[in-house]
Amino acid sequence: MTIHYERQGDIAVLKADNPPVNALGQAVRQGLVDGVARANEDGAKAIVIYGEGRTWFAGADIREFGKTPLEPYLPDVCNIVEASAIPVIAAMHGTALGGGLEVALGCHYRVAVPTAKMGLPEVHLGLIPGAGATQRLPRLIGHAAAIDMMTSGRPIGADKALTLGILDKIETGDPLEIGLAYAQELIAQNAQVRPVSALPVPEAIDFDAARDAVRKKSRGQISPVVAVDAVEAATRMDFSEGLAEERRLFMELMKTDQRQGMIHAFFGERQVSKLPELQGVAPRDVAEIGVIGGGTMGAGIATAALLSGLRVVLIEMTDEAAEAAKGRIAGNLSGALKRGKIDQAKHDHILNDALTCATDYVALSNADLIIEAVFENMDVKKEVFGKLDTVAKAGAILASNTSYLNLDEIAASTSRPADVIGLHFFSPAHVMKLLEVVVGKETAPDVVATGFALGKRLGKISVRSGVCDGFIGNRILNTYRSCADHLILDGASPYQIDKVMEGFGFAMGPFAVSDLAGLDIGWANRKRLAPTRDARERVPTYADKLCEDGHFGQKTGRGYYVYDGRAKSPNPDVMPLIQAERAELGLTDKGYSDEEILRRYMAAMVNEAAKILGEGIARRPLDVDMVLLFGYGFPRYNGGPLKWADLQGLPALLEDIKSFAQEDAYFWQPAPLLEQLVAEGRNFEDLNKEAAA
Ligand code: T1G
Repeated sequence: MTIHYERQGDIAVLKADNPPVNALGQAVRQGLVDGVARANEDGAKAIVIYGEGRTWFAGADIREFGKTPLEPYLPDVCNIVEASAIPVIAAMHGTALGGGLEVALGCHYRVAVPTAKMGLPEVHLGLIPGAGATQRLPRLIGHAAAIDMMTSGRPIGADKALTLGILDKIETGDPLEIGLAYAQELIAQNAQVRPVSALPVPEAIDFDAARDAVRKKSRGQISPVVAVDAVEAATRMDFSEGLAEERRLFMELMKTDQRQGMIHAFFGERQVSKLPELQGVAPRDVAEIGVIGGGTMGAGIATAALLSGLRVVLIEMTDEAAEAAKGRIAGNLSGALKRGKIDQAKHDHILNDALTCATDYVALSNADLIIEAVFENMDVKKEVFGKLDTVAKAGAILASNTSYLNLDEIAASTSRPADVIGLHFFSPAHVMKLLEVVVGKETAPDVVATGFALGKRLGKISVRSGVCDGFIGNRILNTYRSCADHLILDGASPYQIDKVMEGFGFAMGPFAVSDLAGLDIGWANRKRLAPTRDARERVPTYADKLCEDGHFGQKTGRGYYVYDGRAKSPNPDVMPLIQAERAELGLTDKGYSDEEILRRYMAAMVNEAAKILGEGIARRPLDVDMVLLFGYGFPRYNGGPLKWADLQGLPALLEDIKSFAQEDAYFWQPAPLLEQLVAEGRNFEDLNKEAAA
């Protein structure tokens, strides 16, 4: 039973009890319909609806999407609640989201506890509200505020909801209590039903302007723009026609690839840190961590740990460097203070008590986990781990923030390889959500469990990776960056490629990203790999020439682009360098279209991802997808490269790769796993399902 019915005097109480978040699955919907009918039949004077557990209804049951819809449909449930002959009161706590807020809008009166949040996050699932919010909410709070809630998907607090007119009251207490009190009050006032749908539709706004503004921000995502269309319908149709129009638009979106991509991302980010092999494995206690190196990465890692309440001991080579590191952390913290993430007291406590900056490794003797974030060089890493091995206490975990290097080799430079793990943060480490947890061949299970527990504590999306050059993310990055370089040698320009990938939904194309990260990083990596590079690999030299001229991108004001304040424009030196190299190599322009560029770029990404899966570096396709979503700006509405590949169809992708291999058999070796899946008529989603079984 998910909806419990009981009478409290004149009041009928409907208690939702569908843990963990009272999702509005079929049984809950049916329970609401039956409960409202029963209350009206047995002479109640009012109905109070509330949620048991941590929250009011947090929306429709997302697991039902894509399946045959079952009656009663949620729009009908909201209409039935609204049509009750006796007042219905929503008593809310936790997160009233999506269909949950729509049920509340179907009620006649709304009260909530001060900490309640409410929102319409459907756009984050590639959808729009589909149970009346696009028609009811504008009537209650106006078109502009309604559009903002639907297109941002951001929840609002109870105070703002009261100000806007969504809530009638805010009361402290448990939801049943405040609901009953409000119902008593309304009965005493002989308050009548008050259907929101009967409210007049406010004056129309400039919907074209609203649509353009939303389209600009959405970078190719469809649903936010459709949300504006649905709200506009309220000004052209009566309520029931508007509801039908909302449903039509909602069902259109339900069929889109974007909806599939975004729901894959929703469940993926919750699934990715759950490893079957860690069930029952207790993490080690961590109260104090050490950080070696106070540069941008080290300071970011220290900030993330401090913000999560951990004590931090940061080690630098000199007192000046330690002071500079403390300055960087203070800078990060003042940003958190400005954004209201912490208050002044916490800020001061962190800087004065929780953080220690030192130069002597002995200061690390009490640390439970130590993260090395020094220069990306194997000899330097081994020297640091050798020293750590002598000072760290027994049972301390030794972690490396290396972004490419062989963790097993680093671990072998200590007497305790089982306590060594890779914790690969992304810059800025106190902001970026992704954490690659790199598991070496000797790493102990409870050390892995501790890595994931730390990731959860820091609010990260933690993804397990095995050991290979660049782990999951950077190895795939290297491959699609190489593909981009090949496209340039064969005629494309960095600016065309950036435009194509920004059209695909990336905030920045690969060359703009390189300028942001610093061209010297790619340069150092090319130099590192040069001694072992296969002669058949095509590696252009124009990028090295840019670096030799001191152009490292944004940090030097010049890279692929020239930066003038916030403005950027193509660097006029780049194309002559590229044309000179093409002429030197006798290459002809293949005149790639935008579509061809996208096909090749994505084929390279998917093929390398399939190799990583085939080698077991990544355990599940969703692991790869979450790495690209949370660490490499892959557009969420495309779900990740492997979800995107499934939606495109693997046979066509494999055909593409085989045809590209005619030109360059070395770069385009089809991944055996991809060939196997196509041969067996399976896809990456099948592998995710098998891993979850
Ligand atoms: N449906 C099904 N399962 C859900 C769910 C939902 N709506 N929300 C959460 N879960 C599962 C989740 O997968 C996880 O499962 C567990 O609950 C705890 O979640 C018609 C179309 C509510 C803020 O988009 O934002 O209504 O991993 O780990 O961090 O217009 O969950 O334990 O197996 O996230 O405390 C709109 C989605 C739906 C809200 C809680 N609603 N949920 O966060 O816990 S569309 C949403 C959230 C809709 C109508 C439309 C968050 C949360 P497991 P959690 P949390």
